[in-house]
Amino acid sequence: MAEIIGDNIPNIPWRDKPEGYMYPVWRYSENPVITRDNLFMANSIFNCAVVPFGEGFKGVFRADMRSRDQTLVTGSSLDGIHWTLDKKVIFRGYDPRLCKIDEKYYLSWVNLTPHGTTIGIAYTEDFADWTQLEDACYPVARNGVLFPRKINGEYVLLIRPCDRGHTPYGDIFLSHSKDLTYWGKHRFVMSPVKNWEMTKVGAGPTPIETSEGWLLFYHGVLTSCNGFTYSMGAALLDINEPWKVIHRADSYLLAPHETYELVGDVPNVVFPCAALADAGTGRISVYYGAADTSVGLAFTTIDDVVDYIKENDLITGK
Ligand code: BMA
Repeated sequence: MAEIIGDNIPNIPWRDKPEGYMYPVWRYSENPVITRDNLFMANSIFNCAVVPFGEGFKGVFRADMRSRDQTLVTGSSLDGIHWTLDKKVIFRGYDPRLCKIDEKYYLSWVNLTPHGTTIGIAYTEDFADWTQLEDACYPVARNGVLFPRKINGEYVLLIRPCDRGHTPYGDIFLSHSKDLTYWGKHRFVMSPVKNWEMTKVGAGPTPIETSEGWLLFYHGVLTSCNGFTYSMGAALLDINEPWKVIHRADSYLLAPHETYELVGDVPNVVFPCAALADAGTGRISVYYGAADTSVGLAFTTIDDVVDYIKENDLITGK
């Protein structure tokens, strides 16, 4: 039995696995949980970051507006399913990730610069006031994801170098920092290997600490005659040397199959950016952008994911 190492979050949004369902990740039947209707003047609300906060949850959402400005706004929810978004723009850019380290909530996102995208980092204690730190690297990079605690005394950031366009390549790397300002000790983590992710991979939600290693959900991109298809995969990384991939599923866990994932501003996209994990029950809820238009919610457990990874393991060849 695998275990989640972390807080108990008994009010995690949850639905039991449908009777007879064979796969490790199942969708919330009332998806999408957030649409453009959650915010006046929004064109689309999709990739988002979520953390437990107080009695409920806080989030940061990618809201592309009717002007097509790419903005980040905050939101609150008591149950993790019904959200109230605040129209105030906290940062410009996209693909937010959130994690709590000590008493602060850290946001990393794709920050926009005149020279291309880079990784912005900011923190808050109350989701009202934010302190922005230095960007974590020079352009061009996306998918900057912090680990939720220091490892061997240092902050660790997953990062995906790319180009200024719709990058046709992409490996995951990581960097270390003692102060969240100066980053170094860069390490390679993983490349695309299998067909479903043949073009590029990028880290998804904040990694989840488990008895089996860091559970990393990530997106993998396939190029078909019709363009990119984004799906969700999973790997387990070494706890102390997280650039070492110890197990990795050779097949996706969630791919665009439902209409709201297949049809939208960018068709065929499942883009996970947030996960809530309850150590008490082993339950995991994953929030993902659907077709760059709305937010979907999916469920799994630590045992479902770890069993699937190990039964379809790219690393051990099982
Ligand atoms: C990536 C980012 C994501 C988006 C995905 C699919 O490059 O722009 O925000 O969800 O492409 O369009």
